[in-house]
Amino acid sequence: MGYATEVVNPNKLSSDDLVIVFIGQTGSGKSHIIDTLLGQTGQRTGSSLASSTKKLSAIRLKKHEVHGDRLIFVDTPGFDDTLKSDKEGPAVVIDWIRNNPNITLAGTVYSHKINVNRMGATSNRSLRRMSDLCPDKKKVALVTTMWDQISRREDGLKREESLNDTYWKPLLDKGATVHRFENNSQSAWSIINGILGQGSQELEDRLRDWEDFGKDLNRITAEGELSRNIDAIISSDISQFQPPKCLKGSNVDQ
Ligand SMILES: Nc1nc2c(ncn2[C@@H]2O[C@H](COP(=O)(O)OP(=O)(O)O)[C@@H](O)[C@H]2O)c(=O)[nH]1
Ligand SMILES: [Mg+2]
Repeated sequence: MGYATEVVNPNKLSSDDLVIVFIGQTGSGKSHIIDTLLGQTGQRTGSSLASSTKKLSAIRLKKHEVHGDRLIFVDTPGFDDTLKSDKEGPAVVIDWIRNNPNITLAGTVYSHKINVNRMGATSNRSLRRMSDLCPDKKKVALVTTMWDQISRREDGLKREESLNDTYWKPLLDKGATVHRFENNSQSAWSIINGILGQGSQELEDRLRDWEDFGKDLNRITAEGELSRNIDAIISSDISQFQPPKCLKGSNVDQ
């Protein structure tokens, strides 16, 4: 079981690709969630110390039932409080996004260990910086891992509640969602389907683009008509005067 995959160059993605970026502290389960999604257990997991985790790696899924060959998972270097600055982990991702403005960021998955009773300041700052890159917060999934590693589930639930009320609140208020990764493929895919299914980002973006285009067009038209009207006034040929169509409440007809 699983998907055929292909390692691709993260700097050569197409705008048709649906890119999901995995971020979070080192050891929080980014690579493991990707392995679980792909049915490739142990492939990437636990390689936190390998130099390869200092770079981004992009994996294309082949023949996905809904998205064909368009889904890309991007594994990223972790960020944590042992880093001298928050530049190392997040900076790699931020630079990549800046250098690839054409990519369609279909979602961000932020993983966090529920069996650890802390949320480091650096990690929290990094989460905020990274999620700023995903303007549609509905596409940010805040995922807790290691539920099978805590002895009392209530402790996890309490921690989850406190994250929701504090560090994660600003993101949740803007539509980010919280998920529990239960260490199986079904749970991992429900996270991905959750963020992909939140309406089509592309469609929303395109509609927004059209709306902006319409507004620009209105503005340009209004300016065009205004300048023509001004020309008419200057040349004293007031018969040419036409009120701009998009100006509401104009009383020039009176
Ligand atoms: N039991 C269990 N192990 C997990 C879970 N998530 C991650 N791990 C393990 O935690 C270790 C670190 O995970 P990894 O994906 O390498 O972390 P990364 O640095 O964020 O990529 C690996 O040994 C994973 O197998 C989980 O939900 N349950
Ligand atoms: Mg990793």
